[in-house]
Amino acid sequence: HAADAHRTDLMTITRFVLNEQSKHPDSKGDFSILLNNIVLGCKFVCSAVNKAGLAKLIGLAGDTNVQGEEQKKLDVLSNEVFVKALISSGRTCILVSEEDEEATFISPPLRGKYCVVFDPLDGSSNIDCGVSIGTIFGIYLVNHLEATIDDALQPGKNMLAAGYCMYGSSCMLVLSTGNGVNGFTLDPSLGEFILTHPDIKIPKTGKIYSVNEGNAKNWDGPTAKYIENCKFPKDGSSPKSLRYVGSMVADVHRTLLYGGIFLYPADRKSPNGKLRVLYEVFPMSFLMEQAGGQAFTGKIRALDLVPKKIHERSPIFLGSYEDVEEIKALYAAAQ
Ligand code: AHM
Ligand code: MG
Repeated sequence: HAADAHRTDLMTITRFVLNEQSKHPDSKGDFSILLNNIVLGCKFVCSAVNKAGLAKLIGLAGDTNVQGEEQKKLDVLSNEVFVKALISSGRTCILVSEEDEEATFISPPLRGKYCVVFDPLDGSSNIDCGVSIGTIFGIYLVNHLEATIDDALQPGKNMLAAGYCMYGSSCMLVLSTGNGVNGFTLDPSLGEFILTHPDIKIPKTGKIYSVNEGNAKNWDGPTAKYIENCKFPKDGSSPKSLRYVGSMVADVHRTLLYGGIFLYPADRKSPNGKLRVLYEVFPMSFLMEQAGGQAFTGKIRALDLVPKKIHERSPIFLGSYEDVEEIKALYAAAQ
C-alpha cells in the first residue's frame, strides 16, 4: 500500500520543504519562497533545453526573431531567467553566477537575506548533441544588513542548502538543506517536482571512476597512480569501469546513485583543475557529504576551502567514502 500512497499522496518539492521548515519554529517561509523561484528557473531551463533541438531544426537558434533581435544562446537565456527569478523573490542579497563576471548585489526593497551561487547551465558543450546538462546552486545565509563580497566567499561548509537540476531523459532536482539528500522528478503533465528518491545515500564503494583521461599526460603522481589502480587493481579485485559524460551534473548524479568516484584533478596545464569552487565544487561536495560520501581537493576537505575570488577553481575528488579514502591516502603518502 506504500506504493499506492506514493501515487496518490504527492509529495511535491514545495510541500517537502514547507514540512522541513515547520520544524524550525522561527521560520517565516523565506527559504520556501526562494526555493520556489529556483524551481521556476529549473522548469524554464528544462523546457528550453527540450525545445532546443526543435528550435534549431526550424531555424530559430542564432537567428533573428520577429522583433528583429537575435535569439539568445541557451546559457545566456538561462542565466537571465535565474537572475530575474531570484531577484524578484525578494529573498536574496547577493547573486554569483558563472555567466556574470561580477557578483550582483540586490538593494531594497527587493533585498533579502540569502546569497545564491549558481551555474545556470553547466556542461554547455553538450547542448548541441542532446546530452544531459544541468543547473547547480548553493545557498548561504547572510545575517547582517550590508552584504559584501565576503559574504559570498564563505567556506562551503557554511552553506545552508545546495542542489542541482539535471536535464536528462527526465528532469530531476536533487536537494539538500543540510539534513540528508532528496531527489525530485519533474512530472511534466503536472509541472511539479515529485519526491521520487527519498534520503539518497551513496554506496560506500563503487565500481565506476569518472575522469577526463585525455589529460593523463599532465597528471600528478597520486592522480596517475589512483587511475592506474582503477584499471589494474593490485589486490585481486576487478578493474573499475570508466564513465565520463563531460557534464558535471550527469557525472556526479550517476556517482551519487551508483557509487564510485568523480575526479577533476589538477594537472600541469591547469594547476587548479577546471571546476569552479563556489558553484560547482561546493554544492556537489555538500551533497556528497550529506549522502555519506566525501569530497577532497587533493589537500583538504573540499568544504573547508575558503575562496578568495568568486570564480576561483579547485581540483576535486568526490564520491563514495571508501574510494575517496584511497585517493586521500595516495596524496598523504606523496607529501
Ligand atoms: P562549462 O562550465 O564550460 O560547461 O564546463 C564545466 C564542465 C563540467 O560540467 C564538466 O565536468 C567539465 O566541464 C568537463 O570538462 P572537460 O571537457 O575538460 O573534461
Ligand atoms: Mg560550469
